[in-house]
Amino acid sequence: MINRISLIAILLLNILIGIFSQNAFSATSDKDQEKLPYTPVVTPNGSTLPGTRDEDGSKVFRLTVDECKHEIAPGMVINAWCYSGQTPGPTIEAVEGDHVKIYVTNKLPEITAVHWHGVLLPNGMDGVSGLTQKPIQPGETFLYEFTLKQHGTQMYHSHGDEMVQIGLGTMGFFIIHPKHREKKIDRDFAIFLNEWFVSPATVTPDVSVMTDFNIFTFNSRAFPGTEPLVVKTGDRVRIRIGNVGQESHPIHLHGFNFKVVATDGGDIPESAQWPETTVVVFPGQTRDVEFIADTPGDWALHCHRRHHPMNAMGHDIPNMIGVSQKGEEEKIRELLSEYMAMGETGMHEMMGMGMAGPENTLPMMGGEGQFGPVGMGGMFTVLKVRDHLTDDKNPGLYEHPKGTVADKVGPLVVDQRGEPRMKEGKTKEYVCPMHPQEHQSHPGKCPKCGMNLKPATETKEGSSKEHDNHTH
Ligand SMILES: [Cu+2]
Repeated sequence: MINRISLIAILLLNILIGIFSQNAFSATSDKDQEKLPYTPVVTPNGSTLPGTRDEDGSKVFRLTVDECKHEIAPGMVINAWCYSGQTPGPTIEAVEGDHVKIYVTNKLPEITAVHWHGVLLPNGMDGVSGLTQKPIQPGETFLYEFTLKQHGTQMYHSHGDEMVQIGLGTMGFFIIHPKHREKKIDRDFAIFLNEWFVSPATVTPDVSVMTDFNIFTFNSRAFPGTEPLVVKTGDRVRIRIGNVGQESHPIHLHGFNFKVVATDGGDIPESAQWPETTVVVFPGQTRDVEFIADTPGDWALHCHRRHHPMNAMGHDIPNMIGVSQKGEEEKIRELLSEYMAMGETGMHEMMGMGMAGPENTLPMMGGEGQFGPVGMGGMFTVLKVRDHLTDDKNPGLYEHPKGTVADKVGPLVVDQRGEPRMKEGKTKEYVCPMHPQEHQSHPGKCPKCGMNLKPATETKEGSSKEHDNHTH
């Protein structure tokens, strides 16, 4: 009797496991996402490559390598070389243990090969033209096939005429999820770094340039063309950063500290992780960082090399900072009627001028924020953390609780040491602890909930525990 019951139980269990695993592995569309055994990766400004299942259970992907038009940001379109019509190529996602088959069709005017960067596989599938395989001739389709025996953030890129093909955009993410993850990731992003040289008024990046680049991109887009990263307050966020370019990029996040939890070589044990606010990603590397997004706001995420969150800039300009051009300006204008003296007090004044530059190039600094020009370009984007989100679309500008934005103060008095300071009593604001938008200059009750209003500094201190992990 017991044997019969346990037999039936085993049978039922097998059926259940069968159904469950079939669902988990057949999910390829957005509708099926909740059945995926992982949180799908979001590639801002990019996409994920849809896959299908073969009868033998393999996951099948199809990539083309082609010439395409690519918009770096509104106002600038380049001739790029792409995977399946986009740069970076669509993100490939699979699970450790999957057997993958990837068909690659070469639509370029020259040979190519695709290298699966950091993926552990048989030598003949490594995709090095000439060394491990014949080159893929224009018009030919090759099949790459291997079983994934690791997890992590890997990449794929051209390994035939690399200088030209990667220089024009042929790169993408190959993300392998673990079968089981201990700490669930709520929002998972992937950002590919790249730098380009596009001579002003031209459309094809100059791949012979080795060091002095003029366009710096996140997922082949320059700010203000970069899509924000949208997360909910309290989310565990992972950002995967990949680089197969020429330069290293120190990527800096405002408002949080994070831990580098993985490299292209695999997970970093927790005991070996340390807190950072900037992670350097060298060519050929990937870095995964993780943090809890516990403070709402619009937080900058950018490369910290000063010229990299910046667009096309001529370097052969005279240094005018601190040089008065009074009197000279008029004289020069007699010769050059449109001459304008600029740069004496810094370069900020150039931001809002909308100067007509050469065609098909971007202003050096751009982007409008709610307080004026952001003065950034290139490798710059915004992490938008919000308490309430209805979807993952851009939620717009952050509404700061009253009294939490740095602002001009006055009137000021001079204290005994001769230092200017706020006049006593002028700064007091009374705020509702539940509704920070309800505030007044005298004590009272909140019109929304009836609670006693508290002095603004007191409510700020009350919520300071949320700020423990942050940099300021
Ligand atoms: Cu950089």
